[in-house]
Amino acid sequence: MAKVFEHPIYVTRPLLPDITDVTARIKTVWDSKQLTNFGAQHNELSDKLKVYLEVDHLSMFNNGTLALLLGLKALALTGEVITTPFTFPATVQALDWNNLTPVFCDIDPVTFNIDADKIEALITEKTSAILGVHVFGNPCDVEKIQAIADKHGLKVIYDGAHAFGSKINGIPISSFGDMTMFSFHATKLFNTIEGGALVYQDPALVKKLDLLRNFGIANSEEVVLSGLNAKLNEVQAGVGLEVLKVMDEERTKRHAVKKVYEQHLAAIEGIRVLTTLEDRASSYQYFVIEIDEAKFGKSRDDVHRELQKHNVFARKYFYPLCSDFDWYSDLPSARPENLPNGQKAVQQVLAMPYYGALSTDSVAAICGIIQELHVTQKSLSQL
Ligand code: T4K
Repeated sequence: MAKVFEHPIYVTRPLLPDITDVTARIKTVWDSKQLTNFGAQHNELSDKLKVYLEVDHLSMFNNGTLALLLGLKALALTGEVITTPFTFPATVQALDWNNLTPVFCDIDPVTFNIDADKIEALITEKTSAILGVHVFGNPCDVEKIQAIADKHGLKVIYDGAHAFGSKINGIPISSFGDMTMFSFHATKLFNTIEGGALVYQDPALVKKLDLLRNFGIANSEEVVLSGLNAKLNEVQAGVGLEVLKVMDEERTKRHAVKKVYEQHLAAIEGIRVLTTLEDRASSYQYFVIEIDEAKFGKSRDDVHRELQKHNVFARKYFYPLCSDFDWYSDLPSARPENLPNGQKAVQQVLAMPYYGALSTDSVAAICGIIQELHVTQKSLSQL
């Protein structure tokens, strides 16, 4: 019998730098008495991230959702934006809050990213952009998407919430498209507790985004546009600076965890491990499997429930499909029959517990629960 874990095992745990280092960093903030509004920690983190991500232009925000929302605003998009239904609600909600209509495009059944071959058929005279999501850190087909955008004069924005550190042929993911958003939420490998950033190609956006994230205040005399408060504060930035120091070590550990999972799951019929394509570098953000009920003998929901019984909290990222939200029920592109791969993924995909501190024994035990479920089902079906 597979063991029940004494303590809950979650889908992830935040990467926590040594508390002594964090305390020292916060002491510096305290001593400075500058707690927010673009102080020394903010500016140091911004500079370091530009180097790490190999970009010229980067703006930080208090979370990834507001980063994306304000990024879309800065690009002055109108009408319709072609996007994926298989994502976290924040992606499409950022469109909603800009009065942009999502046009849902089905996904690729292997990568779970927007299917670039299906985009062009959805373009109308109202389309202003393509919003792709590098789901689970696996890059979209950026070359094909850019070619379509260039042909039709569209902007390309990527929700790279999961893709911090992803690369294509050694080229950082942020080099593709007009703009990429990263999330620095506590559940992300690189985190500032809550936080996010935009990287972009157009230098004119620096000033615009500075205004948008700070009430549109240009100087003590002028408010020039209607903005929001979306600033990353000094404690968040300070935590980020400490996380940055331990991030590569965490990546190495996650690589090892991934190998153990792969080794244990490889032979189980009906389980597919989502892998990164040969030429792409992983962000090591999620470890994801797809469960084919016909071959495995039990559904993704059965596996999810069985793991919970053993105190293991894998997550149905992403569920439900965004196109199934009530408020999109009038959109033709949201109809389930137009999104067969998305509808399938949302029933089959499971994000497994994944973080550097997860022990080899725990991973083996988690895989044991899945293996046992499969074997039990197989023997039942042979009776
Ligand atoms: N676009 C995409 C594609 C995204 O996935 C996201 C966020 C966004 C945009 C928006 O970015 P942000 O505005 O969030 O920066 C979590 C995260 O809150 C969310 O950031 C993330 N995607 C999403 C995929 O996962 P939940 O609702 O699953 O979080 P929660 O609280 O259930 O946490 C998951 C598990 O992590 C918990 O069971 C335990 C563990 N945990 C969590 C927190 C917050 C900890 O151990 N410690 C913690 O402090 O959304």
